[in-house]
Amino acid sequence: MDITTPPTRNHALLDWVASMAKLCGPDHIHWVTGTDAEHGELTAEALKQGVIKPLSKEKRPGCYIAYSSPNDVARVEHLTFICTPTKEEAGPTNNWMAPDEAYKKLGALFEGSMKGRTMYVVPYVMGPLGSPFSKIGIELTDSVYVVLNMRIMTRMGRPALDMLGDHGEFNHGLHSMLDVNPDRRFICHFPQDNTIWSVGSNYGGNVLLGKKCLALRIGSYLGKTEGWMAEHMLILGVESPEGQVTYVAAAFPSACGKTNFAMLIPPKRFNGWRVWTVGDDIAWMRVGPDGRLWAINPEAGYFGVAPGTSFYSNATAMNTIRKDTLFTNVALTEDGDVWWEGMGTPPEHLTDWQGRPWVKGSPEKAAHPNSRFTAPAANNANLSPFVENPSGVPISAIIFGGRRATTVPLVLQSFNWAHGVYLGATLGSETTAAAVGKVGVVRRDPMAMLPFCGYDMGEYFAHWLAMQKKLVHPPKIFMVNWFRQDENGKFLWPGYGENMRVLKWVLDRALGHVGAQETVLGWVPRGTDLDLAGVDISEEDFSKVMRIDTKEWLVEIDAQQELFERLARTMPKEMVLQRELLRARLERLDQD
Ligand code: GTP
Ligand code: SPV
Ligand code: MN
Repeated sequence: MDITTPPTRNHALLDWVASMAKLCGPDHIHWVTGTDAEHGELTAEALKQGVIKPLSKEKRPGCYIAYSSPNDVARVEHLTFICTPTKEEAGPTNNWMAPDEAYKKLGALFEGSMKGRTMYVVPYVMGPLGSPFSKIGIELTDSVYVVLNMRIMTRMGRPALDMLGDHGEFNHGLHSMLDVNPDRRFICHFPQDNTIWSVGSNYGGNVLLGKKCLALRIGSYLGKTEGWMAEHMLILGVESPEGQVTYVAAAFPSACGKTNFAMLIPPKRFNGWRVWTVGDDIAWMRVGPDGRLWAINPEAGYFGVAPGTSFYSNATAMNTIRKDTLFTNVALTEDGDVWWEGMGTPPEHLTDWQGRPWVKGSPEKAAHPNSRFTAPAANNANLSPFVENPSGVPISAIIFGGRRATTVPLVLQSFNWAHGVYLGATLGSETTAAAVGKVGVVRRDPMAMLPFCGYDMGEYFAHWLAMQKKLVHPPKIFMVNWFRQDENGKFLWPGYGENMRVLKWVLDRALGHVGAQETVLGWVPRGTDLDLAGVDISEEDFSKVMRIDTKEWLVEIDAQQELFERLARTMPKEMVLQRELLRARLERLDQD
């Protein structure tokens, strides 16, 4: 076995790497340092293996394109497991495997899996370097594609080992692609051991272990134990023309608009306003000494959905991905550029994401619906100057939002914290291409965390409720829906930049600048509170997008039954009562 010099004397780390290497049997062990020179070598290696292809140096400098196996294009929730000592700890919404069984089953798959291959030792930090809230992980992987992605998504290499020192705690991640076979694919989390084992995939959320596996599944477990919160939330700052910046965190399920909202460019009407991106997918939040909720973004890059990204919808992202970006499963133009559905007029000829020729007008999609870009946050022209702040940014409002064609109005504010927790807990959303399975089915996705909570979801709601005790200045909680449709299936609300209108009302409410009207569901904007000057929406459509229909909501309340039954053992009584109160209010209205 050929080994690069381990740049550490941390014995726990050296011993663990040695024992995993013994299990997997790689030909080489490469300790990743994160230098530019090393990046050049890794890129050359990936090119040699045919894992990535270069894009046009003029159009996309430093950019590459990668294609995954067509059977490996999204997260696999049915193959994702929480391996706690008891099934109860994982809760009814997670797949569970006993830790012994999981180690044995995956251990057999890992055995000799890296023969003829290189095991990369990838040290990384989630969160600003040196922040007491950051977490260190080591991912052992046989995929050079994973290393190239981890370099963009995390603070990778030497600085992570320096922060770890000789004794520090770290997450133990082990990944092997095997033969990328869905029959031998498992993503297993061992919260008690701070360990993640992933086999048989090479797709983002399954294999970039710092992201969903550590920052959310293990993170939520640590958050519960240590008294903080790990959430599937973007973080943004809104700067007023007077220079006051207010921070907002928002949880929307996968492929439901976090990246777009985090990079919002205000419309002309909001001259002088500016939105700063802190994060686009994950927030770690704790109560500060001032009794406010403070959030950091543990990531260093964006693993964003490509389709739908255009200069119209998200110019910030389009400029961010101009250079040093890795594209996965998008279409390729004849002149070495990328293309996907929703970017604009397609060229006459493309190579589709499976390497096949594609002609304009073809009914097949040229890019996979869950094709992605991996881009450094540093490329973002609207990156918040406070992303590296060790204690994060103070959050004034939390927004929950799903993808709902019917029922849910454009915006409303909860009556209070517990009611806001209820709104988040019962969030419904149509499934998307971000996970394998049927697309467009409404399912409950509490706080957008259904696939990412590392323990019992009822206990998770209890943790949310308990946070209130520590919060002297709790953020105000809101619900939004950008995706309501008319009878013909057309989106009623123009969305994207125009979401600034809604965001402005959220700020006005959070800062106590404006009144509101009470409804059975929560507080909504009064007549002119929401600034609609210059928006392309008729009065009739606006009333449709804001409509709260009693009959639809009685159906919605019934649709929550399944979640409440499933979580009956641990569902906090307050959640049950919130639901009954809403039902009573709706029934009273229905009788009038
Ligand atoms: P993950 O990375 O999977 O967590 O997704 P995300 O929540 O960051 O979603 P993203 O912002 O990438 O948006 C997903 C899809 O929704 C894209 O195709 C967007 O174009 C589309 N989208 C985002 N915002 C809006 C909006 O306001 N209105 C409409 N109609 N579509 C939107
Ligand atoms: C999501 O699915 O919510 C994502 C992409 O952000 S993945 O990294 O695959 O989880
Ligand atoms: Mn996500």
